[in-house]
Amino acid sequence: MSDSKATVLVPGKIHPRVLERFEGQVEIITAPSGAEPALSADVAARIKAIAVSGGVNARWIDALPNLEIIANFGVGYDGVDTKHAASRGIVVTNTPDVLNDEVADTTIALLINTVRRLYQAESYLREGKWAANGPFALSPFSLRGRKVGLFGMGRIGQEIAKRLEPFKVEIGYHTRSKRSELPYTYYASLKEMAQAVDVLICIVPGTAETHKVLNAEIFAALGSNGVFINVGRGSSVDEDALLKALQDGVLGAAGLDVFYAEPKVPDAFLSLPNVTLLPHVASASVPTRNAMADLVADNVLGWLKERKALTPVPETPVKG
Ligand code: A2R
Repeated sequence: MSDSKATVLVPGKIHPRVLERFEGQVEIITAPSGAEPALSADVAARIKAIAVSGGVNARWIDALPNLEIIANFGVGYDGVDTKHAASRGIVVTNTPDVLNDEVADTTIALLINTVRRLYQAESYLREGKWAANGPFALSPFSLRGRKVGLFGMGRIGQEIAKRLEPFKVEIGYHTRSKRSELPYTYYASLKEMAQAVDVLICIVPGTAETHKVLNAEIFAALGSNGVFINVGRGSSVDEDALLKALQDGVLGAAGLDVFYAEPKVPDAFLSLPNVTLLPHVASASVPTRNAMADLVADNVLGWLKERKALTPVPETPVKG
């Protein structure tokens, strides 16, 4: 960095630790998020970096002629127009690895809650129904004897699989390329896997290729004893088809941490007894979010000081 501090734009809200880490190191410009930035040309020209939790579209990128890096808070960076950033030579970074364990832990909890209805059981107790009405109804489903298929077997998927092993379930996965080093059954297609398993866990990124691929056909293949868990992205799911499958008993149950148009959750989900719904909290613990915030700050500061980005996404590799 030269004597004058480099300018970093923070559109919308971000974890406060990111701003604390920037304090005294860079000039911070905050701006409301929106379709396009409302910045003077002078301010826009000063901005070299964006730190963001949410999205950065092509209009924001084009409004900033000297932008060099976009540091995304989160491992999923589907909100950032990486293609456009790459065409302008702008580096995009995300926050991989530091959240693998937290997301994997949450996934197991969500799966067990979905199958064994623990939230509903606790509500029953809290509402005084145990003493008044007797024992809580037996859960229709169990994890015993199940076959679990992971759609996605990357950094997080592998942590989920490792945690599933002691549960004595069979484990398989579908990805575009087979990971021969892994001891799990590979399925060449999502449909083939959905037919073979009775739990399907989605942990793929939200991309054009994964958009709404979890559809009526897949839910029907999973079947009435089937359980669908989503900790990847809501965009991978045809929510109308999922709702219908759950309502009609075509699919047994679902545990969802992510939704198509967050934070909006279709009302119809709320009245279903066979779903567990979480407000996108898979990585949302204080320690893990702090680690993610540090990685955002380290990417930005490292780049501005030494042209070092710790975790560039594959679409915008950094040479050297
Ligand atoms: O397809 P592969 O061999 O590249 O495997 C990746 C898989 N994947 C897909 N599988 C099937 N069809 C696709 N179109 C497809 N696209 C990607 O998803 C790989 O096994 C996995 C992604 O792994 P990582 O890049 O290591 O991501 P990580 O850190 O596990 O996070 C996954 C996602 C994030 O993007 C957020 O949306 C969410 O979890 O938090």
